[in-house]
Amino acid sequence: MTQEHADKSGFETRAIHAGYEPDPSTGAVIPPIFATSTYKQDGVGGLRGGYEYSRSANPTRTALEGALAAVEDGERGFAFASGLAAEDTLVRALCRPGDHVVFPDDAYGGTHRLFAQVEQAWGLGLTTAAVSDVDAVRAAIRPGETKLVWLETPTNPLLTIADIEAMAAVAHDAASLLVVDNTFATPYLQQPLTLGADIVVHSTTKYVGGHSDVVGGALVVRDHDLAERIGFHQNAMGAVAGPFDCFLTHRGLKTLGVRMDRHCDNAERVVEFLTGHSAVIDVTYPGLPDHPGHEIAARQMRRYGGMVSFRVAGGEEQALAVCDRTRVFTLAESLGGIESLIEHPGRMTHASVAGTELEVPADLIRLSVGIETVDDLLADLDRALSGG
Ligand code: P1T
Repeated sequence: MTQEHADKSGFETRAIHAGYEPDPSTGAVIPPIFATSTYKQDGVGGLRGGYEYSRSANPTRTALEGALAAVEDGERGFAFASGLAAEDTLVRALCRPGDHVVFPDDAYGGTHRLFAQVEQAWGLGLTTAAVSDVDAVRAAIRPGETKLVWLETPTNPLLTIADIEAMAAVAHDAASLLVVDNTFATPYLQQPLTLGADIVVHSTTKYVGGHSDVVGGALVVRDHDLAERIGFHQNAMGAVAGPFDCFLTHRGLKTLGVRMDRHCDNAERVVEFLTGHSAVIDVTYPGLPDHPGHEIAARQMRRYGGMVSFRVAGGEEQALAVCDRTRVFTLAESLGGIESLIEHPGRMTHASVAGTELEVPADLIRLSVGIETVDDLLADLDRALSGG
């Protein structure tokens, strides 16, 4: 599909067609897995299609990167070996020792660990602020030093909502760039670049890949100069996604829209069920009218996603027991796959933030609601909450 055609198409058409034209030599409808590290040159410097060495570029990756850019309404996409590899490349492309980043007080534990235990050791300053609070983020910015304002929305695991448009204005006032980790929302539900963000980050391991069979990450930008800087660092640092991983991620991306609609349908039913349950004390979902970020979410998201967090009346002990008792929900880290997962953030995905401002409640359970038959999911939760 030509770039011009792709720009005018709907989301699902872009997800399926953008980034790739059927292979001219064979007509292959799906991008082949180019399992090659290097490319024959027609005389020194005579590259065919610009391909020289697969760290720099590989056709399977090019197709995925084109599709990622198209679905996020960006100019260029970049595929990495993991979400954290994408984040590290971004930080080192845009920040230098002595620079400063405003970071969420609620975020994926591994992203916080990267900033607090790796990037800070290289001289990066870090201030945490609540992503729901525009004034707090403004106050955390150090004019002249803050290079990035980093957001997740919804956050992991507390599903806090940030106002992307307002945060973009705050960041740009201070000549900082706004980074939005769009992993939980996905480009189907929310497109941060169209709301003023400068860079979108993904753990494509999650909904974009969608089948829990591949680890990957992505960056998408609109600005040409930013794209050049990231492209340089992607090649210079080398944490690229391999061709097999790109193939799986791209295959997942093609069905993102239909999967997300079912994830949202099922999550809404799970939320309704949990809200009425006597063992549950607090259900967090941005689609609930009493969620503090509901109005902003309604403005900037198409629907509210497949992630649900809740607290149980019986404290940590009960939370651990519920995680242990489900049979359809699998007890595992990660999220965004077709299968439902349950986890205890305090002991699992967010264990590394214990003792920091990002520490999560001990009675919190996080669900990644999959696309199984919803009645089976409700029966499973009912049994686990009732101690069966
Ligand atoms: O795991 P990796 O592909 O490196 O992505 C890191 C990452 C980045 N951003 C968000 C919002 C994430 O949720 C993650 C990874 N999260 C989990 C593994 C988890 O279970 O929450």
